Amino acid sequence: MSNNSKRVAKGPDDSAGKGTGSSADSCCGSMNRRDFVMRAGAGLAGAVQLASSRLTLAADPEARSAVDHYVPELKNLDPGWLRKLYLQNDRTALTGAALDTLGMPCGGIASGQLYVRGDGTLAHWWIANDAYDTGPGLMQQVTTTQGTYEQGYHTFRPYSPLSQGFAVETRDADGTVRRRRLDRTGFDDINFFGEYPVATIDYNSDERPDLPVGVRAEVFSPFIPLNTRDSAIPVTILRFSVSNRTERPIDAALVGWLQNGVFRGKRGRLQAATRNRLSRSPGMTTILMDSVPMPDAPLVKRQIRVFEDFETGDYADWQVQGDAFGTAPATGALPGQQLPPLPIEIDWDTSIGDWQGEFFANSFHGGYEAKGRLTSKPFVVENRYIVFKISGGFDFRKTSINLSVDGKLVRSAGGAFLDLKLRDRYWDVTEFIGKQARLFVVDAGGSPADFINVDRIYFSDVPPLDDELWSEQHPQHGNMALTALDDEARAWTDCGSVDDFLQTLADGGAPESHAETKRDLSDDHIAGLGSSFSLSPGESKTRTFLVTWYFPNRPLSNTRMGFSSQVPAGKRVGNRYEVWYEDSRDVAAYVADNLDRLVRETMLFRDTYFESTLPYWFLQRVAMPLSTLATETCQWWSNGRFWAFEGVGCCVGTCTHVWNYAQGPARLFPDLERSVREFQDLEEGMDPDTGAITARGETVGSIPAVNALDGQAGAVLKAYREHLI
Ligand SMILES: [Ca+2]
Ligand SMILES: [Ca+2]
Repeated sequence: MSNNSKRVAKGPDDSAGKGTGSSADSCCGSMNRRDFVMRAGAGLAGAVQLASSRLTLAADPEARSAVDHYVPELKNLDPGWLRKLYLQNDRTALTGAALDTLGMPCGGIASGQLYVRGDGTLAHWWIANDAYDTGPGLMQQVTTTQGTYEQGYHTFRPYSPLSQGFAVETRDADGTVRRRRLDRTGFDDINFFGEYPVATIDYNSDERPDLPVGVRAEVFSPFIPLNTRDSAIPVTILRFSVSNRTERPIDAALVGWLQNGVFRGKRGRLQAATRNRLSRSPGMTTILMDSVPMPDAPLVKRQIRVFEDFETGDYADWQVQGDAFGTAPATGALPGQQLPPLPIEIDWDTSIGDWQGEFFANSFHGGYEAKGRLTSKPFVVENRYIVFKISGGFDFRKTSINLSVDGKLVRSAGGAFLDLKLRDRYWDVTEFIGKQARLFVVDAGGSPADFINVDRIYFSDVPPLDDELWSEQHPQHGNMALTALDDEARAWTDCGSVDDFLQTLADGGAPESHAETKRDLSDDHIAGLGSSFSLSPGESKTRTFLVTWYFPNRPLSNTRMGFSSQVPAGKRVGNRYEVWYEDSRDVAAYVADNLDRLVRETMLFRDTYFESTLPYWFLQRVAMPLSTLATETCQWWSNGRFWAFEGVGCCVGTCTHVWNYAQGPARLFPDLERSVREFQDLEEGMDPDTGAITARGETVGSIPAVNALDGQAGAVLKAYREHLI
């Protein structure tokens, strides 16, 4: 694009992200959303840039029309680029570095969240009602029962707390065994086609081309418009096609493994064991993963190793760069240190507080404009968790505490939104135990909210959470299952470490088989399944595996604005799928019984949609928002009510004016939209005396029950739309 078009694209109406807000309702009070977002933090910088870009436009005669219209008549777009927009069937794969940061939802709609990554592995396991918000996009992070992780409007590798994957193995007649993990460690040339609802992944290797078979994976959940029930199954289907590329017969196997993730976020704080049980029935082999109470099991002692509390009153153990952190830790707020004043009256306390002892690290020496960095001494990670107190700017790309392992940045955390109390946050760093690490605290920002406060950093094997009793009513209570649609599959309920497991198989051995195994909740408990088959020259065979889950106890997530709340206190609303299934094995049995139809109808939708004469890029972009239905943005409660956050988290209650923009669900799954009209707009949210419809459903706490004119008007139009449909 030309410079001119770039400049104009920064017009005022684009400056607040989605630019949805002309309503009296807002995410946080009775002010305009755009004003709120812009003034409440990072937006301040945006406002300054915006003002200067408008001045630039006014001073540039060629762009003068933009001042009046914001979109100039002559946009000077590159003709080649324009032509490309109209190309049909320009089907392109994502490859290389793009694979690291891409993710596509692959679970049933409104039934928890699971993503497939670029290399075919699974991530973002928010299947157990364990992410209570996805945070407003500004925040870049989300607090879950597994710790603090990235999200929002930037790129990052989707996180997986669980060990999971597949490998392909071939055995020649002469006994030569070749084994590759179906991920980037096993293949250096992977092609990913993200055509929602189906991800297609081709595994190739330039560096090791000697694998005698080709492998293609299709990863998806059934997605069948006008059949909401069969599109909301808590399942991810993984179909692998393996083809013999040689002139000789080949024995092959697909091996999958999955870690029991039940109550994983409660490790050390809940007296329980994970349990894996093997079962076989015609056509399927399943390992059901759940938990059992272990009232006599000792809780992990809450031993902590304080790494730094700054109580020496100096930075002796830190390398200090820049001015922001001063020459010594602070003993309180520094002169002028506060959040930029908000243009609305709110009752939040935004003063600095709750540091530990006398001293804490504070980057406001020299005001918000100062920048700097504290770097710790190197240390070896020995415990599962790193815990720290933190407050300050919430954009961790500017102000943050960070962990590098073996010289590579692996974790970052910023402050919380509009909250300067130093709160305990933590990272699960189990995967880095035994490795060299450093912590560094960074202030790279010079805008008014750009400062960071850090205190009491400690290492522990338990998260900073309360002890809880095992209970069938717990939100994270439930089960998950790994199934091979092969009743002769080899199965191991406990295969130890994945590396050892795969090596043992390659050597012709196998771990001991059990019908049932238990492990202390704090241990990794990984189950494996292997499906073997032979391939004639040129022959292809498909093997199907299922990952299913069943965590029925969804609580209502409506505390505060819907974010920063680690444990929701809301009533149980449940997940819709509990009405249809007994457990995750039952889910797998339903999918197995109906597999041909579910796959056929899903592929029919995919093919019908993507074989349109419209340009491929356009089809992809229109389909992408639909995948939001399969994220934790959306919920479908036991009683049949659809309920959702606004978008990337903020805010709760299926907000009327924001969901005005969603047209896909009404046409593809009309019963979901109809439920919002029936449960919310025309029932709970309606004032029978005036007909006013509140902007949010099921809200308590600090969310004001206000009306939004555009939401009200939209509710009328949506009711009419549902009538027509
Ligand atoms: Ca301290
Ligand atoms: Ca600063």
